[in-house]
Amino acid sequence: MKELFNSRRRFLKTAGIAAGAFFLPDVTSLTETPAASYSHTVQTRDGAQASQAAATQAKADYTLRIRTVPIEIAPNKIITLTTYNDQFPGPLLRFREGQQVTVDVINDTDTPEQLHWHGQTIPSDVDGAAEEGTPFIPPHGSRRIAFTPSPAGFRFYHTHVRAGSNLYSSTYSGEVGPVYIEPKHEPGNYDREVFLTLKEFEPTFSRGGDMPQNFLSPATKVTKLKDQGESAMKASLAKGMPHGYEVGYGSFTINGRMLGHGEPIRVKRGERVLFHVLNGSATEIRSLALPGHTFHVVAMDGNPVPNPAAVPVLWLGTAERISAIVTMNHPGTWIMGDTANDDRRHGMGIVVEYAGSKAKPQWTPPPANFKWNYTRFAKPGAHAVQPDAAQPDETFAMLFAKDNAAENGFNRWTINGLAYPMTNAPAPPAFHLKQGRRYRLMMRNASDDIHPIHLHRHIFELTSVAGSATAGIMKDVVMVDGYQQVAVDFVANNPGPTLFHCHQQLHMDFGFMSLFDYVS
Ligand SMILES: [Cu+2]
Repeated sequence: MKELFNSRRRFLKTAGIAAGAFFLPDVTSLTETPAASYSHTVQTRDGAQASQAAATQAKADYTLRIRTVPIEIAPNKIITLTTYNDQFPGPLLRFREGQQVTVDVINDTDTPEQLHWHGQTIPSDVDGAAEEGTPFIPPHGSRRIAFTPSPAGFRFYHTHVRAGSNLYSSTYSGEVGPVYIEPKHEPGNYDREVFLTLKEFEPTFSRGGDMPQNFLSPATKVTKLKDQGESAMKASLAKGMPHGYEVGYGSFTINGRMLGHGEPIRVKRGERVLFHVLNGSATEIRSLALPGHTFHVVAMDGNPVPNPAAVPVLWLGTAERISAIVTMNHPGTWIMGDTANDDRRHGMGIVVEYAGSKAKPQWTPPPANFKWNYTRFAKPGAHAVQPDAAQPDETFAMLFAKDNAAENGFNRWTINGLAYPMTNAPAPPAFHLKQGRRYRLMMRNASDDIHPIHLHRHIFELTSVAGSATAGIMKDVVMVDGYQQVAVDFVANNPGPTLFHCHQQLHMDFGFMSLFDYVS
């Protein structure tokens, strides 16, 4: 066990450059930080002053500086990105479950910022969403936050401001970074750990309509939803409306480098590598395959799955994470990449190189008939009548719909007929929670798009996917396929305003958002 731990640490150190430079907590300041610095806020107009003011107090455990810098994603291919600490992805932050951390977030840009701790169950004032009441980090100012990381597992952090039609803003740029919260007990049946952040850059608008994707299973559609969505679209096109804007990308990266232009992942035969894969995209769904190998999925969105299973391809909606072990038993030099040829050829891949292999990187497509089905990783036997799933105390019915091109050429998205205001004015909460009760969100998608739906500050359990009952899969994002129905349950155990939204930036910015609150 000790040796395993050592080899893992060594790898983490040497892989630091390839996997996004490492960020080590300052252990001295960690023990010296007085309780008085808790939640202290520094807000000045001058960035230098702000950092100086922060420095005069005890140093924070971590500092994240938001700044716009040139980033090289391939030789002679330099793009301008707003980043955390001048790198993409942002530094990997390793927290320990239950041990409080302080973080200074310094904003060197001209616009207010929000830093969201995705997948953590922390208070609303530090969660990082203005809609929940988290204060903005002012332009050229900073904010010190303190929170107790939870739960253990693979989380991430990203900006949470509205981009609207500005493709230089929010998650279209470079403000994404991984978080790993070390559990109190690490199972650790692997030799190495590799973090991968998948991200596209150079976004542009198009309006030809999006390409349909049919990788999800079960594929059962709800006729009523289909009829509703198709008749709404037909009526809009008949009025002479074009399709609403979609976003496409010019370059594709894993850990900030285009395929062939980063350090390869160097492996040895027989090694078991634990990959933590993050889809850091603003809008895209991603796939990932490694020719000749299978992924043994052990966790989704950082939470262990009840039934770990091997698959040839991973599929991740925007903001989803998958942790999967690959046994390196197929020597050679391989391209681990997206199954979409065009995206892979434009950079969405990374080379996996066995020790001693002199071959050129090879790609072979995975089985074409493979479908992604969340319930494959569920508690076995929970399908028929779900005897194990506790019945909810209350069910919220949610209907998702699209008004084609209704918002200056952008699609307007509604939940139960309501679009979240596209101003910065606070909206009244639409759903009310009582602490301790178990809720079911019955989500019905009357559009043909796949929506990666996210709930802040809570972890939910999948209870039904396209008509199949299921149990035991704990997540914070779930893809709801076109004209399908998905149910998730959660316990209201974290009082405070809570945001619910589609994680597709273009959808959330144009109405696809709702606020929950706690009432007594
Ligand atoms: Cu969406």
